[in-house]
Amino acid sequence: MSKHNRILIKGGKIVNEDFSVISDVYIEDGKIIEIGHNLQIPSEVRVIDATDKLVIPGGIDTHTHMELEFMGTKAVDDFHIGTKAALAGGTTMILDFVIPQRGSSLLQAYDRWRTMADPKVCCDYSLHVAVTWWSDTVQSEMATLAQKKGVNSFKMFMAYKDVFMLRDDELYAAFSMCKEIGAIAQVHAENGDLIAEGARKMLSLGITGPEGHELCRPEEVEAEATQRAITIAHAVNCPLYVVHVMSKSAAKVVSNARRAGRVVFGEPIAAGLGTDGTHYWHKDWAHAASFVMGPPLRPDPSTPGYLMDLLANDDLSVTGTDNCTFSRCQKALGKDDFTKIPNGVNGVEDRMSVIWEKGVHSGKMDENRFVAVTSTNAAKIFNIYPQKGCIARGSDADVVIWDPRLTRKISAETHHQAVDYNIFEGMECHGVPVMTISQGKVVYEDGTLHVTAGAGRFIPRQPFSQFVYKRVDQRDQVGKPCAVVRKPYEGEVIVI
Ligand code: URQ
Ligand code: ZN
Ligand code: ZN
Repeated sequence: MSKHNRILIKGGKIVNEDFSVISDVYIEDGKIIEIGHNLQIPSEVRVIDATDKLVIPGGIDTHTHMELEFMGTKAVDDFHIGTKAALAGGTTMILDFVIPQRGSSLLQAYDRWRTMADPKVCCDYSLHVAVTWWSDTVQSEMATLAQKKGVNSFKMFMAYKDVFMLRDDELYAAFSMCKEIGAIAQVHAENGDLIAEGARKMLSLGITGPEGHELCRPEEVEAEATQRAITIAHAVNCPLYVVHVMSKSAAKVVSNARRAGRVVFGEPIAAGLGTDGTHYWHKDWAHAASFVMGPPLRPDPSTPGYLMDLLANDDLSVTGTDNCTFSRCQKALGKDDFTKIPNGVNGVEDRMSVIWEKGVHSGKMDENRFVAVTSTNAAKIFNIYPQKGCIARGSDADVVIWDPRLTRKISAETHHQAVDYNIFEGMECHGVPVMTISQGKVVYEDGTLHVTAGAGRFIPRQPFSQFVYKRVDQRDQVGKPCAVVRKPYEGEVIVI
């Protein structure tokens, strides 16, 4: 590799969200320097032949939980293995979550996550912060995180009663603070009270298996909370981002709200786009339990296609994975009670191929929309565009050489993740990364990783993303309600 990591990608078709063009890309010192033909380049350049291949912006996974401590155990994909797997799948940036315990400092939790991730990440990353309780201190720490720590997104849970769940008045306050500091409010939209009641009901009926996990929180429990979050956000005029949209009902709620002019973005995840909740009824307990996450995958087998149609159509906007992996022996904590099965599934390595297979190869979306939903829209929403999310002069050299005709068979036997199963086991996918370039270095080629732990950087994100806030600001200007001017009432008033 030349000392300035000089790379010339020749003959490929550059695919951005808004156009495709056959052109060369010159990379030096981690940045895209030039795009065009017959480029004048210095000596000592590594030339990569991308003829008949696509040159796409590295994927951005908006939603991961590497090494999360949850439900009494710890997710097995950590920031090292998880980011290695991401790079092997064509994802060059992850956005993970700081999740403070109720009552604890958000700032201290942020510092703990930075300490955990910085030495391990093999690709660039950033952090959302969860608001798991409410107080004046939480409010002021949100401001500090937005103004000084590069956090412009906060996740509020409407589920996980007594653990992370906020009440509606707390959601109102948290959304108001997000609006004030120019952050986007993210929600885990399920009605936590109904889940608690539903779980009690299923267990009392002797339903202790993974099927009880879905039965206790059917999709209207997700749709109801999705609508409620949208209503509260609109009352505050705060932009809203619904994470892991898992059902047709919730997706319809997001779609209708967007058509009604609400500033809301829906995030389906690889799991919901690539598989479904029929697996909860599988006779093999471990197989069924491996699909347990919240909100659940839905037993309606038309769900993945429906979510992909809305994603193709911009009713849904962006994709993540919610990668939060627990191996079989960890899932077995819930062998006698589904409420004890640690929630979470894999996805970080397979998201790009699953969406290409089910989205592009199926004819639902074109290559440009694929780039939009796997990279560009995430960069725009979280305010790191055009540094990330496009192949353009001056952008970070996070680039993937993508072969749309190549296929690969997904399996836990061959994946790079730590978890010992794969919810996409056996799926044949068109669309394979043949090379991944991260910060201008070739970190994956011909099936081999060349990564360095700690090479990834924390990417700070500034508040007030214009992609998200321009309509919100406009409404603040023009939409203020005002009182009617009228003469005071002078008639009789009853005495009580
Ligand atoms: O709810 C989340 O997003 C975290 C706790 C991961 N687990 C899950 O099942 N989604
Ligand atoms: Zn969640
Ligand atoms: Zn999550």
